[in-house]
Parts: sequence; C-alpha cells; structure tokens
Amino acid sequence: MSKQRIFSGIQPSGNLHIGNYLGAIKNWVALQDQYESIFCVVDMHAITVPQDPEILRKKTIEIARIYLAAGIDPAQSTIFIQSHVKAHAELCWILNSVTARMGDMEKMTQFKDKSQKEGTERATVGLFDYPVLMAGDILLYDTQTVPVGQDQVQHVELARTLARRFNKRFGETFVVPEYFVKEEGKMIMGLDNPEKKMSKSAASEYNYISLMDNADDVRKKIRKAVTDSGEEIVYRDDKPALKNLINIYALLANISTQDVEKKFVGKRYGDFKNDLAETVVAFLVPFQKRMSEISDEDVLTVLRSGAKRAGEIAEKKMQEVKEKVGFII
Ligand code: AQP
Repeated sequence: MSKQRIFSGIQPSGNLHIGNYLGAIKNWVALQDQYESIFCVVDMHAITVPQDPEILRKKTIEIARIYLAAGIDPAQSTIFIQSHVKAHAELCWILNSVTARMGDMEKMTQFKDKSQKEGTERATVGLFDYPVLMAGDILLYDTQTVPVGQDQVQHVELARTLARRFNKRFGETFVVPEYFVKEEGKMIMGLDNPEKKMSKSAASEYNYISLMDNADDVRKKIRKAVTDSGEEIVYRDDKPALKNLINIYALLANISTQDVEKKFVGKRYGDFKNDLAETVVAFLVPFQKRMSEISDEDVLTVLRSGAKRAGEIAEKKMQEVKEKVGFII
C-alpha cells in the first residue's frame, strides 16, 4: 500500500522561532518516514503583509536551509518554494470563485488578529484571502494530513469545507484533509506574554527565541522571560508562564513534563531558567552549525528538484479541476 501524504509550509517572514520548530518542523521530521511528505516555503503567503524584496529572497533560502538542518531529508521528502508552482495561484482563484464564501472568510481569526495591527481598511485582500490560498496548497496534492500548530487548525478546517463543497458540486475531486496537531508543542507562548502565542512578527524580540539567536541572547531572553508567582517548578494551568517554559524544556530535552517537574523538585525558578537556557543552547549550537554547512547552491538544487516534482503532481490535479469547472484544456 502506498504511503499517505502530508503537506505543510512556513512563511519566509521574520525570524523562525522555537515555536515554529516545536509546533511544526520537529513533527515533520518525525513523520517523514511514515508519510510521503511535501514541505513548502510559502512565499506567496508572506507577501500578504509588506516584505522587503531582498530580505524575502534571503529568508526564503533560509527557511529551506532550516528544513534541511532540522533533518528533513530531500531524498525522501519534497521541499519547494510555493511561487515556483503556479498551480497554487490558479487553484486559489478557482476556489475563491466557486467555493469560498464571504461568510466562511469573515470567521477567520488570524485575519482579525493580523489586520488589527494596521486596521482592516488598510489590510490587503491577499491577507483576507490567505486561508483560501492555504486550502489550495493543501488540496493540490491530495493531502491526507496537514501537520500544523494549533493556530492553523481553523485554516485546515476551511480547506476541509472547500474540498467537500467542491466535491459535492463537481464530483469527487479533492481529498478532504485531516490536521495533525501534537499536544505538547501545539502552541508555544510568548516569553514576554504567556497569554499569546510566540510569534515571528511580535513587536519585542523578548517574545521569542529565534533559531538564529546566539547563546548570550538565549540566556538573556530566558532570564527576562516572565514567570508566575510562587517558588515551585510545577506544570499547572494556573501558572501559564512556567507551563510554557516547562513545555519548551521537555520538548527540547525529549523528556516528559512530569520528568521536568521531578528534576526540579526543591529548586528555584532561577535554577530552572539557567538549566533551560543551557538546554536551548545545546539544541541551537549544533543546529546552527548544520545550517552553516549547507550552501545556497545546495539549497537551490533541492528547491529546483522539489519544484519539478511538486509541479508534476499539482499540474495533474489542476487539469482535473479545470476540466470540472468548465475550462477548455
Ligand atoms: N507559537 C507557536 N507554537 C507552535 N506552533 C507555532 N506555529 C507558529 N507559531 C507557533 C506553527 O508554525 C508553522 C508556520 O507558521 P507560519 O509561518 O505559516 O505562520 P504563523 O502560523 O502565522 O506563525 P508565526 O510564527 O506566528 O508568524 P507570524 O508572526 O508571521 O504570524 C505553522 O504550522 C504554525 O501553526
């Protein structure tokens, strides 16, 4: 029996942080043996908010390099840049026109959050339409499972709705995808505010630990991270800041949160934070070394062959879709 397929992607906007790694990339690496995997650098999503063109190009390569350094194996998994496969834009337009409804779109919380920054009036139509483009990304590849962090679940739900609606109207065309969210890393919270997710576009750099941070930055950021009242190192909902730090510790050390609690019985926040900082550094140093060993040329070679393979799958699906909606092929 052939393997089931997974698809996921990350925007080349801002600095990738350990939330992106723990909520998404770490799971992709673990899943790639079991699934036929397609991982995308979603540059078309990134331009829904302003980007400097030169920085966007650099970040696009950087994200692909991060995938490789994290352990995505290009011999096994397809890695490509979204804008290299024009079918993403084509399917987005068709879904926009025949399946997506304003009523669906107005429920999308990410648009509400992101458009708040500059006001809805100034938000781009692309930002509003982001979830339909994402639905297209997923549906083009007959994706069975989409591994994402919790914040993207609503968008995968929309992809499910659009697939069902299209299938109902035009006959069986799209696989209705499931999402895969791993409980432990599903939402890493901001170090400066445990009520909101860690985010690349956060105003303060003390919100996140970037995958590019050096050891001193990591130590400084963890020292400054907000903590809850009390002394004990306990994993509890009424201590959201501590719970978040314990989660990060457990995921990077590959131990359970209970084991973290046990390890720090009788210790203080300061001891825990020092140890956490060294755990993060012990992860980042070899990770960054692996990144530095992968040249731009190596990355581009992987991306070109990934685009070829992804393009073939996507093109086939587009022929079927175009035929169904009444285009002349
Ligand atoms: N804090 C998080 N904890 C766990 N997972 C997270 N993800 C994002 N933040 C966290 C997951 O990372 C993947 C890539 O996200 P994206 O680049 O497509 O955009 P996003 O979800 O909007 O992520 P960011 O980092 O917060 O970016 P900005 O600030 O640009 O919005 C997704 O699987 C996401 O769930």
